[in-house]
Amino acid sequence: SLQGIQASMPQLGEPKKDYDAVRKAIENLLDAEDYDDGSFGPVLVRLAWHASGTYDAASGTGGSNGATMRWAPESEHAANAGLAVARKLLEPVKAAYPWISYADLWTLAGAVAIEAMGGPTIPWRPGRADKASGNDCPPDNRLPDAAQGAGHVRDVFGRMGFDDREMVALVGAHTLGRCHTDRSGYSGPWTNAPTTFSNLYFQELLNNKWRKKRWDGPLQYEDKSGQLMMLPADMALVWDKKFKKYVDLYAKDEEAFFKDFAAAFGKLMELGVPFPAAA
Ligand code: HIF
Repeated sequence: SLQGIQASMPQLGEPKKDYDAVRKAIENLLDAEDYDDGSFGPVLVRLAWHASGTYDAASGTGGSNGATMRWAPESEHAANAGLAVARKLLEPVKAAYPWISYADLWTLAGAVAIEAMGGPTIPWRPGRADKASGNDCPPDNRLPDAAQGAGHVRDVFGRMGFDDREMVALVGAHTLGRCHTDRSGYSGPWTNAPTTFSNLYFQELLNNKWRKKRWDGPLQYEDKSGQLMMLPADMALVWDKKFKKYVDLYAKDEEAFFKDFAAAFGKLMELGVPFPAAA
């Protein structure tokens, strides 16, 4: 239709906003011979989440809009240790496509990484603007503390507006990546396939045997092999009856996990973003 043709034409003088080209550029960055398990995917997912997870529904502050993690104090918050790797990785994409905001780029990178690692299609749309200074950084300690349990997980994700089912679905993202002693103090991956998005995290949580790791580091759990780990906040999902119900569901039904995860992660990345009201 004429409308369709007009919509696909760039405005005079404005660059065409080719988000598929940005997606491709991000995909091309994912493989990493000498980094972790061979992919920057997991740390990009963590960047998208930490940019978004500062949201406070009551005050409307925090969230992915603004990309305030570019500045101190937010860039220095302990929870964000290691995320400079992800932010730096995306700089060449920002330079090649300067019309995309950092806030849109970081969240899009999270979605692209999940999809490229075999996960579901994450609903994503542009519309985030970058704030001009670090004056708008959210306060520290909005992100969850891995040493705590179910009550804390409910407080933090409840503050963002999630229910129990969405919380459990979200935490399934810990199927990806690993903990680094020089970032969080914790050590190791949750699964043996940390660069593949699947429901394996829930299967490990339920079916593996977890015991306290004996070491100088913070309390974490390990399996018999000593290779896999769980944080106290992960164990909370099986120790809390209302959470466990969904762990059982997602361990059995990967399709249900993918569907719920995609919706919840998409929602997470849109918290506090002032999209124009639908006409
Ligand atoms: Fe994580 N998370 N997260 N997380 N996280 C870590 C790593 C990753 C929590 C703590 C940690 C979510 C929720 C919670 C990812 C994605 C998500 C680490 C290790 C800690 C300590 C950091 C390091 O040392 O490098 C806690 C307490 C959460 C609430 C329960 C989200 C749902 C699971 C929202 C989410 O999407 C990813 C991916 C990583 C791996 C990063 C990497 O560099 O490999």
